[in-house]
Amino acid sequence: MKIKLYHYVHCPFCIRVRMALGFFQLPYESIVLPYDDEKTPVELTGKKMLPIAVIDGTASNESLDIISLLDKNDRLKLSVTLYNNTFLELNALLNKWGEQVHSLAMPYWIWTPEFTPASRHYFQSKKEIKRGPFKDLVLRRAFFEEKLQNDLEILKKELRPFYQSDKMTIYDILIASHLWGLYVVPEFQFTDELHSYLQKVKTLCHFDYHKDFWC
Ligand SMILES: N[C@@H](CCC(=O)N[C@@H](CS)C(=O)NCC(=O)O)C(=O)O
Repeated sequence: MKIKLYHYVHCPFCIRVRMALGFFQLPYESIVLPYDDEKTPVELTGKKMLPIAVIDGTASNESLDIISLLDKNDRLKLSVTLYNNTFLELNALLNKWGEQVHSLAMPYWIWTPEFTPASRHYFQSKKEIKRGPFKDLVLRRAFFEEKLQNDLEILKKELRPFYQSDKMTIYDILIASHLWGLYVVPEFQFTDELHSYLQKVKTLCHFDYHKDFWC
């Protein structure tokens, strides 16, 4: 299988696919696109949305569809985990956590080496329409952090040591990829328990968040 992955380093949906590729130990060509590149994704799939995986010449987007195509032996148990009640409940939690995660992390993501002045401006202008000025998000940081830490309490109760399971499944990839971006927020700390859970997922997925900046 020849795999090319077009992705944004900060994007949780793209991280899902990178984690799955690492878990399956599948080599791939990594192409980090600038956020303001509209042409490449539109030419590949007709819309400006990443991740896009080109597998043996065929392009697809939608992170979960891509992972399903890659998981030939059902190692992440997608056949029994996707779109059932647990999945839907977890998805609702991810959306809830995402509100705080994005408000905390977006103002910092744009200062990582992923962004050029032009792509930073594109990202910030687009995201500020929904969230308001990044400057204000940073000023309200304590509020977002407190809310998120409270909301994450529910996650701790479900870890055995993986999400409702003693083995890692796609659920853990969904959770880890949605929370990973917080590692770039200065001085943000997960609780010891959550940090150690996320690091377990990272190890199993051979995941290296910022490696692509340096190769
Ligand atoms: N349902 C899609 C969601 C992917 C998605 O929302 N990607 C965002 C980046 S996090 C995107 O490409 N946005 C393009 C834009 O807003 O310009 C998936 O699971 O792959």
